[in-house]
Amino acid sequence: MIKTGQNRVCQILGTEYPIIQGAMALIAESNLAGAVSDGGGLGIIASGGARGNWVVNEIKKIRAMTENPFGVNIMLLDPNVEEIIDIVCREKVPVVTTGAGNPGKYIKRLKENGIAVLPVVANQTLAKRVERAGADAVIAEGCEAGGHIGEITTMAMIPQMADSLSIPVIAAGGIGDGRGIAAAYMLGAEGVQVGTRFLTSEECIVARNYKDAILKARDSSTVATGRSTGHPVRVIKNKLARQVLEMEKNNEDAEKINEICTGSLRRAVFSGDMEMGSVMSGQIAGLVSKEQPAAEIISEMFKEAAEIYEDRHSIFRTGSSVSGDGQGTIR
Ligand code: TUI
Repeated sequence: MIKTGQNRVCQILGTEYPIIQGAMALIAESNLAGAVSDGGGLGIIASGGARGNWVVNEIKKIRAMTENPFGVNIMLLDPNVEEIIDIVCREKVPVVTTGAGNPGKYIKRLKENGIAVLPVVANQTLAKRVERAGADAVIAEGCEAGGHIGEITTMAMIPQMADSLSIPVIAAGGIGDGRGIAAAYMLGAEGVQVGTRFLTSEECIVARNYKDAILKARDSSTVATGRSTGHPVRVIKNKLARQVLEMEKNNEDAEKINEICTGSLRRAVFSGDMEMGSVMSGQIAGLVSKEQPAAEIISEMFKEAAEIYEDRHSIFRTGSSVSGDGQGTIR
């Protein structure tokens, strides 16, 4: 089992397990983040789309729930980024993750306040830049992930990042069980970030319909909308997603597309509107089949990863350690 002391990511985060909960805007608040931190992972409060007061309050709430470390995610497309940076520095939150942009100009100040900084990146160019600027690790997010995404898959990105960086690479996008963790490690990752699987955790406050949409999803249930406007977002296919794709095909104005998307995440998360809401989800939703406590998700995933490794680590060796049954099956 991977434990603090043996793993650079656990050392940076101060956690028992090298797992970060994905920063799902409007969804990742203290209830979920507190449960993840309590379960030995790093819970994240997502500040995307939120007001400063709300973020301060959520930080207070998580501190009352657990003594374990937690993080705040800063969505760099947000208009109030500067205010959130002030808040996390004042509150001395242990960890900051960033998304949807280059956090370079904020890293020095965050580090001076004793905060570990882990930018989410979607390509090597930005990863190298944030490493030079002093980031502690990168969260390399493949386009299998839900929400705002880049272009490269997790499978192709992780080994290339691991080769070109000295700081640890944490894999994100498409990881939903122990097999995903084991695979990420084989590619060179030293930790994982998981979002979609936590959507159906008992502590996640998302609307019942949203959880059911994840539980019902298949491998082909998501689609990336918004490629034409330069902000691709992976969501569950529904009426809104089909309308947006149609508008993009017809080269309609970005303004018109934005109009039908305004407030759509809120509609999905709080009203459970599965037709005209933006139901952000990763491609791994098809694998998510049960609702369970966040702490159980973490321990189950790492137990599975360890078992798979034990079971299969000799599979590629030829010679005496591998025996065939004469029918092409390797045992
Ligand atoms: O940020 C995310 N995922 C998100 S943010 C979000 S809120 C939202 N709502 C509506 C529309 C758009 C966003 C929902 N999901 N993930 C981290 C992430 N960052 N994925 C990809 C990137 C990324 C992409 C390009 C980071 C940097 C980047 O380029 C910056 C540069 O300068 O190269």
